[in-house]
Amino acid sequence: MKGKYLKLAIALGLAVAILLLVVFFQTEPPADPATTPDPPAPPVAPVTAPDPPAQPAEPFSEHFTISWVGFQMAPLGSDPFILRYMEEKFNVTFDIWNLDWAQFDELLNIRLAAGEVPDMFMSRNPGDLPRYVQQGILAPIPDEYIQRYMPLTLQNAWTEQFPGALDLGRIDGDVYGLPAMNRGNRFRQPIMYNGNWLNTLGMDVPTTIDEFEAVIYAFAHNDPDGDGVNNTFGLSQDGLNVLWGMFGMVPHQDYFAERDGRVVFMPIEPEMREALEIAHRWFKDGVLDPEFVTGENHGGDWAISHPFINQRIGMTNRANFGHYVMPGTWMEFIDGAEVPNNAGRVTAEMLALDPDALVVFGNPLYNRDGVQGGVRGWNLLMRFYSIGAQVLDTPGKMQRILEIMEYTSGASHALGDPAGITFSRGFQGEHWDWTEQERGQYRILDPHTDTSRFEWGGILWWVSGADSGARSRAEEWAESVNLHHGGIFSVLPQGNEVTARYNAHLETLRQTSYIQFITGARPLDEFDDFVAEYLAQGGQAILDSINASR
Ligand SMILES: [Ca+2]
Repeated sequence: MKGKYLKLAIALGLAVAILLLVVFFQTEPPADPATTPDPPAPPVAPVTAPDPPAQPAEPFSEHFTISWVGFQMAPLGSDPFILRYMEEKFNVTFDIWNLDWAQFDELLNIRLAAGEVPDMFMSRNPGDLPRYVQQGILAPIPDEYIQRYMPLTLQNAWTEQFPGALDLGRIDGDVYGLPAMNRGNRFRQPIMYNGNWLNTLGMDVPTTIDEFEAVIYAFAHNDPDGDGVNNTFGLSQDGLNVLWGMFGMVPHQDYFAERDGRVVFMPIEPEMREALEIAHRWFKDGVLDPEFVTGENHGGDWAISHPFINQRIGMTNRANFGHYVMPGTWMEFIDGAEVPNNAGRVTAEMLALDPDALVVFGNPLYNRDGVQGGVRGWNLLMRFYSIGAQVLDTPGKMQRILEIMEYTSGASHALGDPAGITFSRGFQGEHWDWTEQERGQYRILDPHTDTSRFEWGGILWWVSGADSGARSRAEEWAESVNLHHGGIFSVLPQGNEVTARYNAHLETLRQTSYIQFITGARPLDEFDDFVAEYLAQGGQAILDSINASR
């Protein structure tokens, strides 16, 4: 692959037709001799092109019927005009399965078991991919095809935005799943402090472990709410993530790190003993809320930390920044006017309790050795999109599917339609229109919900992880406070059959043991015994299966 040419094209804005054509013709031909003459890539136009796309230089001459199972939360309606538009554009007929989203996995598996395999299908749970490969129902997707038919997605999403992402769907050397990567999840869990408490105490948002300790001890002992009563704590269960993260750890059963070429469990790494000793001290000193054992969410909206919004604790690390942002943090641009953003869902609840409440954001802490830690990042890999093995029987069909996937991946905003929104939302000016085009912001003109989008046939949309370059003002703000830095991710974003067997038990064992170590019910001298138990009760079986398959 002529990667440098692709890079150049990307650098020039994904929009320069001549360069892309150069790339196209310099790409190595697919190795498959059964391949029919290849249709050219869809036409390329600048993102801002006001005119409708030009016709392809050569139309897609051969017609295919493609069965398609994708992200679809409602069945097609009586007039799926967006789907018809895409059928005409790519000279295909879609056979849409309309699987009930609430029973998606069950319904798909029933039909797979009966030997019915869709030509293009989505694994909602990426962990299912190895099983499908084992069952022989997936076609390997040649790297040459991906390079040739999905060059923008490959370069933008799986090389620049998420390097190596394509390898997530690779089994025994072949790609069986095109990865759907969540760009929203590149923002790690946010770290929040009670801004009024910091102001009252005359302290800044902490950046190092020593500053952090000074702050949480003051939150617990110096009456930050000024009511003369000793009724506050520094942090609770979620806030401990910042401590674990300072050691580079997310101690959950599905977080793995790589050490000396081998995969290891984060919850039983030696750093965790050191971290647990600190947590135990915070507990003993009345800084860690003794209610940490039951967690910070007491029901209702999962994003809420109840002790934080009730101002019992002074910091937390939970949910997404959008849940905890203060009103007026950035300006939105709606219907031609700038308006302040609304309070986040959780901040709104907190402001209802205390109209003067103030939430401020911090960053992962620097350890005493000067290394900055992180906090848990959300899973970047969401789903896989695969191609049924039977597609190999029809020359040219896999190529067409990949071209459609390229067009709808989000990397193809330069490929003709107004920012590619047509394939999911309908026609500009009729169904939607820009509010801030350079930020990719638009509004819906019709009475239009996500459900009607699916009814109209806007179901080919998927999220490859591509970056169109447009930034919402919310994203711009999040990047300005470094929420896209410091996420800790597992080296294995998907489990296997063995992890599925032991996960629940190991997580219970881990939680119980950590609580005992933190409260002092069990001395930390026994940390090595805990590690041995963890390995004996499934941990070793998991590590052996994972390391054997790498
Ligand atoms: Ca108090």
